[in-house]
Amino acid sequence: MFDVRRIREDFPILSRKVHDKPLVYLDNAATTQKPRHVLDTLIDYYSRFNANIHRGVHTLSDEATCAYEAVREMTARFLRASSSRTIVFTRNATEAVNLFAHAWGRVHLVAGDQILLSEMEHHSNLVPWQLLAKATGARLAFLSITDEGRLDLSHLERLLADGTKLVSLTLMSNVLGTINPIRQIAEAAHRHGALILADGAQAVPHLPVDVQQLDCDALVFSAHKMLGPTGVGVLYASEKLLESMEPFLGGGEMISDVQLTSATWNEIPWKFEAGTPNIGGVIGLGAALEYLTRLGMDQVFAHDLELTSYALSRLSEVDGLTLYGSREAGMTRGGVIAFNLDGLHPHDVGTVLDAEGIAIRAGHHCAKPLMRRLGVAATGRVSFYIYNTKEEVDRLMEALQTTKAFFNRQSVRM
Ligand code: 7TS
Repeated sequence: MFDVRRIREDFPILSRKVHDKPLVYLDNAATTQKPRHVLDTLIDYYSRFNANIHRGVHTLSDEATCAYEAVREMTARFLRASSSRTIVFTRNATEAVNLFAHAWGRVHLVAGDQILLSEMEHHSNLVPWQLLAKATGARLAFLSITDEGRLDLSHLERLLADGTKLVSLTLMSNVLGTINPIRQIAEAAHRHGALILADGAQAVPHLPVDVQQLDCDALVFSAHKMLGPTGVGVLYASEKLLESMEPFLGGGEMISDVQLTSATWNEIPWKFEAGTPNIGGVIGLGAALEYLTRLGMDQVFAHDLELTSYALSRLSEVDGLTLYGSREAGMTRGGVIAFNLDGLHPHDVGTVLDAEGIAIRAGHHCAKPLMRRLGVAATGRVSFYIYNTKEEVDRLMEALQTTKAFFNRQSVRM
C-alpha cells in the first residue's frame, strides 16, 4: 500500500520549518530529499567498511567492492538491462552524456554526420553535442515542439534520413513534464541505422523504465533526483556499444596494462570509471533503489499522476495563471508543472512562496532554447515526489493567492 503519511516519516527533513512554516518541498525535479534508509546506509558504510575498491587484499576493501558492485547489479535490474556490464557509474547525468558524446562521438562521427536533438532538451543534453559537433564537424538538427508541448514528429523520417547517426532526447521534460514516445522514435531511428540515447534524468525517478522495452541504445540519469546522494550518475549503454567506445577519462582503474608511452584498457564497464569513484554515493544509490523498489515504480508514478492531475485542475482555476505543456496528466505527462502568474517575475513569486515555507523552482530550468520557444525568459515550476500530498497542493494554492494579493497591494501603492 502506498501510504504517504508513513513515507513522510522516513524523511527527517520534512519535519523542519522554513520561515516558521512547515516545509512544503516542491522542487523535486532539481533534487529530491533523502529517506533515513539512504542516510543510514551512508553512515553505515563510512562507519563500518570505508575503503578503496577493486585494489585491496584486506577485508574492508573487499566488503566495499562487493557493496559497490552489488549496486551495479541492482541498477541493471532496476532498468531491466540485460547485464550489469551495461552500467557505468559517473558523477551525474550531465557527466554521463558528456562521457557518451566524447567516447562514442569521437570514434564514430565524421564531418557532416547529423545528431538529432529537440527544442525541449536540458542544457546537459545540448551543450555536450554542441562541443562534439565543433570537434568533429557533425551537424545538429532539432525536433520542434507543438503548442501543447509535445515533440513534433511530422519531420522525423526526413530528419533521420538526412544523415542522422544519433538521436538524443529527453524521456521526460524537466519543464513541461512531457513524456516522449522514445520507443516509437527508437524504432524509426534504428530503421535508419541511427542510435538513440534517452535522457532519463526526470523519467527514471518517476516511472518504470525498461531499457529493453524502450529499445534505447543508451540512457543516463542522476541518483540525487531519486532519493540518492549527489555525486552519482549512471550511463547505461549496450555492451556492444560500450565495447566500441574509447575511454573518456584516463587514469587508475580503467587500464589493463600501462607502458611509459601507451596503455591498454580494462574490460567494460570499468574501462569508463577512471580514478576512485564515489563509493559511498553509489552504495547510497543502492539504498535509494531498494526504497523505490519496495514502493513499486508503478505506484510511484500513479502517485505523481494523482497529484499532478489535482494540481493542474486547481492551478487552472487561478485567474491570470498561465500553464505550459499538456493539461492532462497521464502516460504522456508526468509530475512537473511550469507556470507564470501574469505580470509577475517568477523569482518574485518564488520568494513570496518561500516566505510561506514552500520551495519551488524559478528560472530558465537549464532549458533556455525551450524558454525562447515558449516566449518567456523564465517560469515558476513545481515538481512532485512520493512524499508530497494534496494538502500541500492546497497550501500552494493559498500561497499563490497570497502572492497575487501581495503584488496587487504593491502595485496600488505605486
Ligand atoms: N537532464 C534533465 C532532463 C534534467 O532535468 C537534468 C537536471 C539533467 C539532465 C542534469 O542532471 P544533473 O544531475 O547532471 O544536473 N535538471 C535540473 C532541473 O530541472 N533543475 O535543477 C536540475
